[in-house]
Amino acid sequence: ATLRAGFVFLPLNTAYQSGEIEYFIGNAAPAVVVCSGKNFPWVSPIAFKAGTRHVFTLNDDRSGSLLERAAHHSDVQTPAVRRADDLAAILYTSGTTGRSKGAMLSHRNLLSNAQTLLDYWGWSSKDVLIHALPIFHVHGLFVASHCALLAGARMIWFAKFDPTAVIKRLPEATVFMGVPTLYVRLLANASPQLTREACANMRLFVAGSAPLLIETFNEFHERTGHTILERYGMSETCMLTSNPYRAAEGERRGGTVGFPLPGVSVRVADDKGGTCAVDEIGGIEVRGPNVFGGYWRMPEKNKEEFTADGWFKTGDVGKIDARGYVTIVGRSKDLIISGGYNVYPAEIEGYINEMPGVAESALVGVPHPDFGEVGVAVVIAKPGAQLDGEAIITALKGQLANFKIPKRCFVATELPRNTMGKVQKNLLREQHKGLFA
Ligand code: MLC
Ligand code: AMP
Repeated sequence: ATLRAGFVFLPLNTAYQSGEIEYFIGNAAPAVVVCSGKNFPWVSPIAFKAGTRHVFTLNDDRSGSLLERAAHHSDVQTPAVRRADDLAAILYTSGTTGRSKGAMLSHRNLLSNAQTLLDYWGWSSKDVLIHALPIFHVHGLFVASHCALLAGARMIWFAKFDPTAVIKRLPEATVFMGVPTLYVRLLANASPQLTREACANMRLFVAGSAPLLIETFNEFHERTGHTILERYGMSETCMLTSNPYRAAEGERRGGTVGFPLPGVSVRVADDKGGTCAVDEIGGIEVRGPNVFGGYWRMPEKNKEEFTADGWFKTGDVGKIDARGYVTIVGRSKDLIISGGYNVYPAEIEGYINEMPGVAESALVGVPHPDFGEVGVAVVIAKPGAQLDGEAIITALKGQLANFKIPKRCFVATELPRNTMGKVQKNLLREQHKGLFA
């Protein structure tokens, strides 16, 4: 509705706490804020202080001031005319240093990607999508919702992912999309019902937003007869690559994210500004009608994250094989992806370092059977100070969205450093890698 009215919309994770919301509203300076009625008492003062003119409420049961006000207006609207390059949405993605950056997505970015996926994944109005992802990120919003809306398909809507409930509705559906954690939970929690028969009507299972373990890919195939299609994308770029949907275009290879989508260019750059040879590992750079125009009110970041010849540096590290399959092998950005949500260590370390008695801290990602990866904090006390890891975790709750809270916090005497004085996070990851095994 916002896009049809010609406005710009900015979705936010409902887990964010007041400090986080204050930053987003202050930075984006929206004219209108919509929140649930239960959050109005704390969200509205933040918004009014930042100069927002209207704060409306909207609840799951469709009650609230937004629809009450809308009821006084005509329900026939002519969509506003917008140009392809006009701003359509701002998606905040956390920064590797400092605060989150708002990626500015145009109508061209959204439409070109949705049309490409519609065709590449064979959508039609006969499809029925099981939608069980949050709608404040690219995956649930632009990939799942846009494809279904543009195809005129039906959606079975879940406000929260529940594996048993999803499996029950599979026989009525044709498409499902999930982050890897959703597949892990489908396989683990609701075992006996997840059968070939339950999936007989399904034509496509898509995974993305985080690495899908080959074990999950294989086990899902054994249990359901379906080969998960893994794809790769970012808030700044919507979808970039996809394993093939049609067998004629190739097989779906577990552990890879497939081919660049039609119209999208992907290259792997070495650290001297050249392009890597086949199978050589380097930084993934991308270009295309899907790639955002820059960060909201942060022109200096645009310079850092685009190359001189206009390619966007994803911060992901990977390679392309002779057949053109792209594989992501790691990240150059200091980022943890936990259950499909991005956690930027710099942000969490900043909060821990502000606590009394803390000299410094480091947050690292370690393997986790459910979330793929989770954050573990290592904290150093100031001389004479006594710290308690549990107390630090408790203090972080309420300041940060729940998925950003480290699952464990250790107090140590020093952080490992290299000769340049840089913290060697790889050693900390190695030390703690078995914590949740
Ligand atoms: C919840 N918790 C998490 C977590 N989600 N911890 C770490 N990582 C996560 N992702 C913790 C909470 O803090 C809480 O802890 C406990 O789990 C229960 O919270 P919950 O809200 O009830 O969890 P649940 O509903 O089970 O959520 C898990 C989940 C959710 C996997 C369903 O995280 C999810 O929907 N993830 C998908 C994210 C997504 O859509 N990403 C796409 C980004 S777009 P405690 O201690 O308080 O009890 C993108 C681009 C692209 O990346 O390519 O798609
Ligand atoms: P976000 O900033 O939330 O849009 O997250 C984008 C990041 O998620 C990418 O830069 C990748 O690091 C990661 N990502 C997305 N899809 C995949 C995938 N299929 N495999 C591995 N990483 C992925």
